[in-house]
Amino acid sequence: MLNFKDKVVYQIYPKSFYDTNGDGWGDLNGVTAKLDYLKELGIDYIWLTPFFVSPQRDNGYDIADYRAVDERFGTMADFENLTKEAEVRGIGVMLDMVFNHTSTEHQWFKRALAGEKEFQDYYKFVDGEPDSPPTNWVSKFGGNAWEYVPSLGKWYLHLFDVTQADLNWENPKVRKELKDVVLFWKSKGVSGFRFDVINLISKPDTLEDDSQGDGRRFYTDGPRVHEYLKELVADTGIEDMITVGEMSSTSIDNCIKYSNPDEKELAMTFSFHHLKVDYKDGDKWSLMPYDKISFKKLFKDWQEQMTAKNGWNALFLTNHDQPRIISRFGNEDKYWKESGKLFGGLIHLMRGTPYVYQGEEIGMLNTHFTDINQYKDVESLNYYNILLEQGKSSTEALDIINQRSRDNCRTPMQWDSSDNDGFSTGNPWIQVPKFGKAITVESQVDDEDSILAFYKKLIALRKDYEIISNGDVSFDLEVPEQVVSFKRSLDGQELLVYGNLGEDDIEISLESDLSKGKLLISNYGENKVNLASSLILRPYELLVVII
Ligand code: TEU
Ligand code: CA
Repeated sequence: MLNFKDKVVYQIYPKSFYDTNGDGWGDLNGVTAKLDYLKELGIDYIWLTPFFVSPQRDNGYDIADYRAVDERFGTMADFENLTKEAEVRGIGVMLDMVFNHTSTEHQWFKRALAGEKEFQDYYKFVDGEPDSPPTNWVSKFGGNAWEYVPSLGKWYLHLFDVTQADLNWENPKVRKELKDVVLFWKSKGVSGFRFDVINLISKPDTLEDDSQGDGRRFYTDGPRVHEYLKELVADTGIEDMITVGEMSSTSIDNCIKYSNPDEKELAMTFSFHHLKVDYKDGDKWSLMPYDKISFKKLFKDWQEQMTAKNGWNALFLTNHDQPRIISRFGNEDKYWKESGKLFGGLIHLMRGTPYVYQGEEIGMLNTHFTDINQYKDVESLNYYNILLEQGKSSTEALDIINQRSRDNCRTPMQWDSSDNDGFSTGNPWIQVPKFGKAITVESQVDDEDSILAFYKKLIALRKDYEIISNGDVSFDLEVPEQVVSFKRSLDGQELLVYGNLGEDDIEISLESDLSKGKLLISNYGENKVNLASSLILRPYELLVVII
């Protein structure tokens, strides 16, 4: 097994990263053009979200051809050039494999619709009557998860959009096809893979209604998922590559199995419980301030329990499906810089592999769109209508979408002060938000006190201090609600991390005598911290001491 403990991954949403030909879409050449920027940041891998042929109903997570580059992103030659140029800079490329479903535009699905039995077996087709879906399961994007095809007299399962048909992994031919896709991209010299919602691939043999929920308990971490993953990894020979599985509504026990090297499944897992702490009653579309106690407790459980059984976490607070973290748990105005640095610091100092989502390193914010028509995401548009149907006013519904939409982090990367923030000379596929202050790479790149400079330091620290990449971890919950406190330890050394999630000064009592320690990094300026005094954390202050 290769070791990924001191590595950092940068996630790129190519459609919104950098557009080189002025058509308003970011492209693969745009990623190549910015490799020097990424090299300077210090990251080791880039994960590119899907750029394969797709009708883009779900921005590329609806794939119509796994082996071809969508021409809006460029060509296969562009991809090969990108991989080569990344390698020159010591950056590995990770690709996004969307294997739970295909687009209904995929050849397999089209042939299934045309009546070919062989291809109907590639999907979850079930005979039935038009008015009674096989189960009451709910699609993650809203509505029933089954769609009826009158010409076939059958329903097909789609856990996501109606144009994303779930594949039938129980069919060995499907598993073989998907392994071939991995081998195809592996032969192009990529370094690793991210597997989209990979814990949803194994569906139960008997289909039944869910009287308690939306059906997820039947197919999440399903009956044969570990077997399928082991087979995929063994037959494609990717056990030594960097791999990460996106695990929807999973459990710690399952993630230990997915990521413990002895199991030969994946290198690490993404889990999401810590990003549901502002969902009222677990409902993404019901707003509530985030629950700091649960937030800390979830990190404690996942960090400590994964460590105890040799699992490995992918660390993140944002990605292409989540709102921006400063807008969500921080303060966009008064403490923009402090909160941006605090959340970056917490993630980068934990045990696991940190992921930086494009724009996070400069403190980008949510969209603040004022009209629902500015949104593009299929989930946001579906739920806006569902919220109106539930009786919300258009203002209330827009407010919820503004806070929860996945488009919050899909707006173009803010490079500089030119038109469209330097993303494109054309008309961007989604609007560039306008804020009172310019949040751009250009405005931060030479500023030692910037969020960008802070991320560079965090990434470098992981490489300089083995205690960060490899140390043990334990969380202290016996602290005030707004305080996060955890400790890393290795060979008698200790790294103490304190964060203030709140906007008031807060005093904390300490077990360790910090005056013996050295301040490693702080978001209030290194010379403004007095380690000898009793400790008062200022708003969003992050304090990191090594003893
Ligand atoms: O997301 C899976 C997933 O379950 C979510 O994060 C999803 O966005 C959320 O449940 C909606 O509330 C992955 C991809 O990251 C996402 O972009 C895709 O839309 C989805 O799978 C389907 O491929
Ligand atoms: Ca373009």
